[in-house]
Amino acid sequence: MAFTAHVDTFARDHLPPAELQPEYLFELPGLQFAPQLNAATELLDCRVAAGQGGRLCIQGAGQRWTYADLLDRANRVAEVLVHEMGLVPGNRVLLRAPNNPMLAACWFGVIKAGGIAVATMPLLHAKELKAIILKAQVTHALCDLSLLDGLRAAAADAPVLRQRCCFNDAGPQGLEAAMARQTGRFDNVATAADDTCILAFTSGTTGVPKATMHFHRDVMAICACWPAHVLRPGPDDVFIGSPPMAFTFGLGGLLLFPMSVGASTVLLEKASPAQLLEAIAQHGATVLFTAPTSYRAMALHGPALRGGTLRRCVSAGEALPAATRALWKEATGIELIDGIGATELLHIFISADEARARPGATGLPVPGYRACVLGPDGQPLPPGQVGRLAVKGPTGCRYLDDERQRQYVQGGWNLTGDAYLVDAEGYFHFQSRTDDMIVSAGYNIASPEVEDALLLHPAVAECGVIGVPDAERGQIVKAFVVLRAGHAGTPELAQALQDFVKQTVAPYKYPRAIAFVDALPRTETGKLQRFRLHGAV
Ligand code: 3UK
Repeated sequence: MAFTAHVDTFARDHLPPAELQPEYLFELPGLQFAPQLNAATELLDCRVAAGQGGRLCIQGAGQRWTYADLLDRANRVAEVLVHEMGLVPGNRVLLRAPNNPMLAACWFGVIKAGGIAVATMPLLHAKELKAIILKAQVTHALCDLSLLDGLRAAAADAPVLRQRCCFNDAGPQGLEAAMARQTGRFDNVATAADDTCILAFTSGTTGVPKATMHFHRDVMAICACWPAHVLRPGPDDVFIGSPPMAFTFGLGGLLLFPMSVGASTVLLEKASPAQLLEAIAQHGATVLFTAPTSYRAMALHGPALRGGTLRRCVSAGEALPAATRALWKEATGIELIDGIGATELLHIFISADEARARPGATGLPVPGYRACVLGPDGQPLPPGQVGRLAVKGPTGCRYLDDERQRQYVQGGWNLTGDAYLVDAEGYFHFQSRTDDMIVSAGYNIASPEVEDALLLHPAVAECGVIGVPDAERGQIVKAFVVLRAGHAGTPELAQALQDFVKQTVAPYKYPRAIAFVDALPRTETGKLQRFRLHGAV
């Protein structure tokens, strides 16, 4: 029996069997992990022990914490969990809050105590929370008081959730009152490098939610790969951004990566494009993480950012249109860093820094990862041909107790569900999700390519493209377009947009149908939900 610190072995008992897990690569020097590893010790305790406790760590919600402050709070949370809430290592702890400093303290408290953090999107309703609680057999919950209602309703129906406590709560029952009763000292549980410490639920799609399992070593591995080789932040950087910490893009970009280099982070409870712009100026932020649509919206006010503090801007979550990259560059002078990541792989595995960025390409495999494009026979395709993206590296897909493991992992590779091609220089070019490929009159048409063409038109704010059934052609291309202020959705404009697309891409790809809409359906992680456009207008 392998070494584990988990007393509650639920996670270990529900790992996919070894033969269904991907192959792992640990070639980089930064990926040599000892059998015993606790990610909180590495990211937090070690920094304070090294004499850097006085450095600024987290700002947000009117608070300003040093590393020593965060360590004190996290220790107190761990003490409350263990001494007052009966947590044993391996228990799952649901976290529910907008991005704020106490959420970070709770995350570290759970990891220190050998618990498993199950962070949830703030917008989820009781029904979705209940599905998560049952799937992950969540025993404890730490919840921001402002979001208690949904959790209370979910918990009423899920007796497995035994203990809950609210933070950002001034009352006598609140977490802060319990923390005040503790010592501020905690000996972190000596977890195994391959003890699970996060269950991250995948976003957006239909069906029963999938929980991906990540180990202490996975948390450290993502810090050693993409940030170390592509982002290359320094200790004086100030990170900021929009993705919730329940989305692993946000957890890495706004908490783990800044802390892995002793930098600081700004956690915003609300991060619309306008709020982000204001907060960047207010905090002198230098590194920004957000989604392509948010860059597009912010670019309108970009000149205000020129000559400001920002020096690195990261885009992920969905494909970055070349038009958006150009718009941001024009407005701010900054070349975006695109990166494709996935909940299953925890963070970004193909990307390019500013110097290597190519419009229309996601980038090159991140050091530590290998990627290729597979044909229908499972063999790598030559350059220029479209196939299924396959990736392996130090992290990889482990679904908790889920048959879909066999779809995502095949022959040791993680298959992300994306159609890609590699060019002659080894750059990876996103085409579409494999299930978003439109087949019209025998032609394969990737929705994002038509969207990119439309986005170049000055009247278009946002758009989404799908294939709709057509008697003659099988499917036709249909575009849903949100217009910029000052433009009207007339038949003349529809005609103009169609002509415009025909001028930039092969004419057979133009949208034969166009609908003007007020907004597009998106997940909380900012992804366009093309499947929800079917049956719309
Ligand atoms: C799509 C992209 C093209 C792609 C994520 C950074 O998005 C993240 O994780 P999810 O599990 O979704 C994964 C899927 O999203 N995608 C993401 N980034 C890009 N497509 N270009 C991109 N740059 O379909 C992928 O399979 O929600 C992103 C870090 C951590 C993450 N979890």
